[in-house]
Amino acid sequence: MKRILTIQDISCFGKCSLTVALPLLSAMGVETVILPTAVLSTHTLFKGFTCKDLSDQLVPITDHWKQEGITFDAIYTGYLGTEEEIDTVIGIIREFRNENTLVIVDPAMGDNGRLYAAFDEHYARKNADLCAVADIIDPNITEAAFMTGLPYREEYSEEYIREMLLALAKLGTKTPILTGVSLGEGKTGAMGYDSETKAFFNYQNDRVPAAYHGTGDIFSSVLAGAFVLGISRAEALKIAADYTALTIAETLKNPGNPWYGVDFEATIPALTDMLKQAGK
Ligand code: PXL
Repeated sequence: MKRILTIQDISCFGKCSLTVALPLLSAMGVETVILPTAVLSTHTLFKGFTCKDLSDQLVPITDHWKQEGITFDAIYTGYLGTEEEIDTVIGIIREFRNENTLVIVDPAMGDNGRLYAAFDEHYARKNADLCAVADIIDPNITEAAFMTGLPYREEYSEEYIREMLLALAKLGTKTPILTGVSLGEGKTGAMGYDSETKAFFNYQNDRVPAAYHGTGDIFSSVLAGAFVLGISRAEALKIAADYTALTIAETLKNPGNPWYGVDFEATIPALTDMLKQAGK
């Protein structure tokens, strides 16, 4: 069984980060080791959330794993807390990586042109250091704009997306994938760039007319799971995008549903079906 390490916070209430990554990756048949960076009462879109930083635990925990000879097929990072923590995580990646380890970084720090409450522009630029050590990164346009210094746009051409991808590749990552990219009326998806072959790639599906919190974590978790299972890049992108869209559509069916997250629990059987079709 493939084994992935995922490094992100636990938001106790509000479906995101580890409470999404762990069930999805497990459902995909990937052994999931967690390294929680902080425990929050809720995600940071709530007012008055509590936050216990766990930065000082990361090195003792991973030192123990090292002593035990524990290894990972992939390392996937999401929402982190502070600039120092980013440095610690870069150190952990260096420590555990070998030539076969896939490193996937979702520099989760903002959306819709704005950073989340806990972050400032300096933190955003620091995330570029983490992206530099990744094989694959999947920021949204907001996060990419903050890391590259290019302007954030809500209306754009494919040229703008290509320019953003080239700027992300310059950070040092092999394969940047931009999420939330709409190339056509009523469409949404993701576009990427392979800096080895210099080829752009793209997957678009029909836009479900709703925006929910935590969908970036759903997309990243499924993408990371599909990659570690050895599914091809094109198929992995399709599965992550289709599953995210399906989950948003499922959540929309329930008008009384709170705004804090999507009903991914209901669509897990569809995810495992998609994997079966991909031969997994
Ligand atoms: O979904 C990203 C995320 C993860 N963790 C925490 C957050 C957010 C987004 O707001 O606040 C704590």
